[in-house]
Amino acid sequence: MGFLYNPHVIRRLVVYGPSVLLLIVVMTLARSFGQNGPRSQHSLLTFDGLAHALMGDTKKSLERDSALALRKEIEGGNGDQGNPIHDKPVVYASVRDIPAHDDVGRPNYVAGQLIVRFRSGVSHHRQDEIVDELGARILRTLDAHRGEYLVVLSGGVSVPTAAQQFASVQEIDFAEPNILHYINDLPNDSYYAGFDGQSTELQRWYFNGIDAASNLNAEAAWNITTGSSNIIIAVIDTGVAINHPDLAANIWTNPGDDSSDGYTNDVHGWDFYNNDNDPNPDLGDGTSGDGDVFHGTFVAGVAAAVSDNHRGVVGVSWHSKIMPLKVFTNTGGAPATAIAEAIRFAIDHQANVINMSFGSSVTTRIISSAIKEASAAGIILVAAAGNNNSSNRSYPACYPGVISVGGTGSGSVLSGGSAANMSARASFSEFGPKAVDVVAPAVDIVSTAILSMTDQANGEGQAGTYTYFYGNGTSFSSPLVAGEAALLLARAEELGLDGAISADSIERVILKATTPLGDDPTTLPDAGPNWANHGRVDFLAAVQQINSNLVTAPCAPAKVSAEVSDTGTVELSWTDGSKNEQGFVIERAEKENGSVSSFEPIAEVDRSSTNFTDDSVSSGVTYAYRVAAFNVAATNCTRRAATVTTP
Ligand SMILES: [Ca+2]
Ligand SMILES: [Ca+2]
Ligand SMILES: [Ca+2]
Ligand SMILES: [Ca+2]
Repeated sequence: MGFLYNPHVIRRLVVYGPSVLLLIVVMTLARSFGQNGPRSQHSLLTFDGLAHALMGDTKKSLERDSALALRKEIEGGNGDQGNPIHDKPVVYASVRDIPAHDDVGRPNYVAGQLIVRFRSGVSHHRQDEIVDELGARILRTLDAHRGEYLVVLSGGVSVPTAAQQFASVQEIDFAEPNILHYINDLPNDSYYAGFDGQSTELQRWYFNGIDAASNLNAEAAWNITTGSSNIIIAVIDTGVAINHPDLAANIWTNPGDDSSDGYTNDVHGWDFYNNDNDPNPDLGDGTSGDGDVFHGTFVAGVAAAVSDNHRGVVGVSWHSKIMPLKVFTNTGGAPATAIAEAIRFAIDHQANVINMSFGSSVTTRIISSAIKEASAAGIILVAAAGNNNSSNRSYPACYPGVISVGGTGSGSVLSGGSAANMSARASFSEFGPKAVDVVAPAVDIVSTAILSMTDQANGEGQAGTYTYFYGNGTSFSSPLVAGEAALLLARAEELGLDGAISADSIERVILKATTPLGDDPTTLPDAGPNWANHGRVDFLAAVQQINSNLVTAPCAPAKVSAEVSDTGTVELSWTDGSKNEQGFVIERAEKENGSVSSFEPIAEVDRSSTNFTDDSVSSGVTYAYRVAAFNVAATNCTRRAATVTTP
């Protein structure tokens, strides 16, 4: 197969002809991908230049609905003791110790804002009074039930000073700056790195390795499963080009949009940065760099591009749905508030996996709370370890419950780097047991992209054009692992075990199914051959570990209540106490003169249910009900019971 060799002509994966609107990509995957994989394909792709433009953004007020307000704070442990992913220590920095700017001069927090959480039992009136006394005002209610607010400080007060003033008030649980998080990729020139190599394996080198030491074993894993459209990966990022032809079919559609959740017409996700329903990236203004426009589109494609479709790139999980949650604009940082809201959106809309390819050196309670809730809801969280060539912790990667992904690959893989270089630590990757849980390739990753206004100003094509880029960064290792998690959940579903294997067990499989790292000659402390807690992920080994041995019996509902409704039916409700049930079974008995007849099953409901209406009751009878969680392993024996007497 001929390929694009001339470095002076071909700078990118996509070649723009003089008419600009016709883009031609010739992609050749020279070797067979196995039974289900794309075989020796060539694709001649053409795209319309301006097929997509951003919709007019509208502002709306954000009110948390009752479902959000009632979400319980998960106190104490999350039941995952002994899982290193959940045992990470978090030390919250004193506000005094948070510098106003990071090492490269970017602001560490939003100026003039604080996130405040009141202790429970403080009235709204008293909350207002306290904020007022401190010379601030409430800008936004984050969660009224938990007393969480975003407040604006009066002019001239520094954020650290105000945070200390707020924190010293007895009724306030915490007050913290609205920390800005930054994307973990390399500067512009790196993601636009030219196709100057001789390889015809643009992606295959990292999916299937050029030697055993660098092998993700994707092709053999794909022979077992290629993913499921029931598995949802939330991509918290700069937005996703939802009409990109190599993404569109895999973009999540909200099955039950209603506006009572504060998100109106959130059909394909949400833009938490601009507070609108269009999660496509902002294309920039052509003057301020616009370096982040492509980022979320790229990350989404790494995890779950439309695959085996004779077009563009393959994603790790071919059929998963991508839920685009935009928290960044084209340039600059994403505030903690937007990130926490996006995580909570993912929980409320039943995402299975969350990818977070960004970070900050600063911990925040608002994000760590949201992550704790997501873990408790059974979501697998994956984040980039960071690109600072250090052993420092980056957050969210290092919060408990998040898999932190470092990167391999040094030198330009596509221009013929050696196998040793493929499996070595990427020169920029974070390292060490505190910072990195597992690793995946991070150099010369190929994925879906969109052109920015700066690209247009540089004569590279019309802004908004769908295209493909190369990228370097742990930003792109993270979605390889998020995609792996989606493959494992799909495999569980295929085996009839969906829901029965906890997220905790899936995380353990990801950590365990790893290859030891190759020799890293670095002499820095915590670097060297064991520069990550666990080794390089191996998709095949992980998929093979998904089986019924991972299923454990579910826990009983925390409580069950039964009431007679106005229409004479019995309304049962319960509190879900299990993370791995496939549904609930409802049993009923009659109670007379102190003795209870035998319990008979009367219904089974799915695992998202927490109530049931029994409309087959007679009047004047005392009924006893039991509700048990079940999965393929067992019906839980510690059922919870309630009795009720019909009128
Ligand atoms: Ca909605
Ligand atoms: Ca938008
Ligand atoms: Ca494709
Ligand atoms: Ca449950």
